Amino acid sequence: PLLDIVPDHYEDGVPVFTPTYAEFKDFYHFQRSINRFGMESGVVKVIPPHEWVESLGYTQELYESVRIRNPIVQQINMVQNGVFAQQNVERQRGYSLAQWKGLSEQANYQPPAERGGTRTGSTTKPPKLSLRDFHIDISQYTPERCLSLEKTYWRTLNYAEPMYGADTLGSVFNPKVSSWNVSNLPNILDLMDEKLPGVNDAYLYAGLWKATFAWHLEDQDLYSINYIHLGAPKQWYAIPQSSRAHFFEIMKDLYPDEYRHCHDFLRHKTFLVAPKYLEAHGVVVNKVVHRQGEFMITYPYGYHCGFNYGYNLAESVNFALDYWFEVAEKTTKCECIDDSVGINVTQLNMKWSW
Ligand code: AKG
Repeated sequence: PLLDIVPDHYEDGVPVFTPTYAEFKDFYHFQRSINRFGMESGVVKVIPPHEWVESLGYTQELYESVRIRNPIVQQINMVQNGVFAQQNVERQRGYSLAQWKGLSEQANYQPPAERGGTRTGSTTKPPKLSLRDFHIDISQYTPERCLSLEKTYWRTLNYAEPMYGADTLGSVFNPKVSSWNVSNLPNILDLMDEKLPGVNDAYLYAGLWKATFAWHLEDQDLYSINYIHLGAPKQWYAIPQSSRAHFFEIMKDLYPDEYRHCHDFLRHKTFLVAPKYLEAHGVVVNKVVHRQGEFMITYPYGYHCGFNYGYNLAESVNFALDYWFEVAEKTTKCECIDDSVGINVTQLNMKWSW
């Protein structure tokens, strides 16, 4: 029987769960218990219990193992007010997490200073950092500050070129973490014969101010889970089921050439439309600020997008529940990109049913 787990509260349409350790510890059971809420809202937030947070056991070696290879420079062009198209260009170099944090202290990679405040100056970092040095002061990201930065983001999105260390293979979870370890979930995708990077292998996301994830659904309409290990929050936007069809109609109208070229154009993750624009056209947009130490879960059919408020490090992977097989039979896939993800659903279902 499923546990009767209900949201603690809603934040702008997004269910927020604050489970006890007993409710939380079995990942699979918890996910099945809350599935109906997420299928409706598109995304949910889970604030893990303190027992789990206290068991994470981060080490300096784990942070030092992060290698951000060829981060993407995001060139964002305005199509019309509130409507943007993004082009990603790889920067051909690698960064350690310490170097990435150093970048966040440069003027073009940080938000404008608060009135009366000062920017963090660029400092020469000692070659070795301690565990604490990888962190930043997150108390600056009050709800009011986030609201003001959110407005700045949409107003100035196309003025600078944010950089994002997205899709970096790796994990900073201590291998000893046995529940909710994003890099080691009990996952029916593990029954697959091959590893698909970022699908059944975890990815790290090293963020900076304005680093953006455009509107998209997950490959093959899978679920995804995203945990912020350290640093600034992420702003998320998500479309509830009730507005999904309407949202897609609007996106089709805004990007007709792209739609004609590929009906799954939103899987390209390069189209950005401000929530204000969508709301003005009658689409419901849920929104939530995702903070250090919190999980976001995304659901099949739940379009989502967002951006990072500053330097941070998150870890994410796709997963599936048994309910996903019904979804997978109907899923469509972008056919215009060679390496777009393809999972052999029939083969997986056979193994699962065994
Ligand atoms: C996900 O985790 O599903 C996302 O789309 C967010 C990716 C990111 O943090 O950039």
